[in-house]
Amino acid sequence: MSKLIGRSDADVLLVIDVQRDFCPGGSLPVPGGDEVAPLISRLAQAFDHVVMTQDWHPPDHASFASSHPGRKPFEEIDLPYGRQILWPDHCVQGAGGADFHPALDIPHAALVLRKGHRRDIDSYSAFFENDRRTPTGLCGYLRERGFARVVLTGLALDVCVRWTAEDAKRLGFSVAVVEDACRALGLAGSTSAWNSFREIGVDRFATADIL
Ligand code: VGL
Ligand code: ZN
Repeated sequence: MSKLIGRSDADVLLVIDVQRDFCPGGSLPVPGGDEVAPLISRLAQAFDHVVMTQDWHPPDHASFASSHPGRKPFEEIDLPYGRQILWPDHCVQGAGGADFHPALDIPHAALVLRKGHRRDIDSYSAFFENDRRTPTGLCGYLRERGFARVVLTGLALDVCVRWTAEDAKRLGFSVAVVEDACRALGLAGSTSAWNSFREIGVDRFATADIL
């Protein structure tokens, strides 16, 4: 496997949601989420092109259990666009929990894409909102920049990284996920994510394959 993938103008590193609320001490912590921040920062130095995403919800967002009286976090409900897991309030626009983890240090990232900013709809994938139809604009950006391969890192492997990887593949990009630069919310979820990746042809990398 090439050690030089990041130095290609065809490759972009996509860093998904490495934010305080998804790390231990945050409101929706992913176990070990903080561990990926220094690793991704080092990995990013090997890439000329980096895009970061930021989960970015209004305070009364439809994905928050607190927006649905009587509902509790991790219950599921039907919203007009489909089933939605209800989450604890997290990554509220402008609040400290929405900040990137302080150990994430990628000054050369060219784009920070915010998602989940519409009150009535969640967005796990960096490409489409959860109605699976409303584009975020990221596909247009990546295509116009001429990238062929998306290399994925970040949080959470079984939610936003998975949905982003599957959409990227469907949109025609070559896709790789860097296993040690991701953490999952739940273990069962991470097994089914890797099974899905194998089936659809998403490559599985380790940081050591790149650095
Ligand atoms: C995420 C749940 C809710 C994620 C975002 O970044 O994986 N998960 N919002
Ligand atoms: Zn969210």
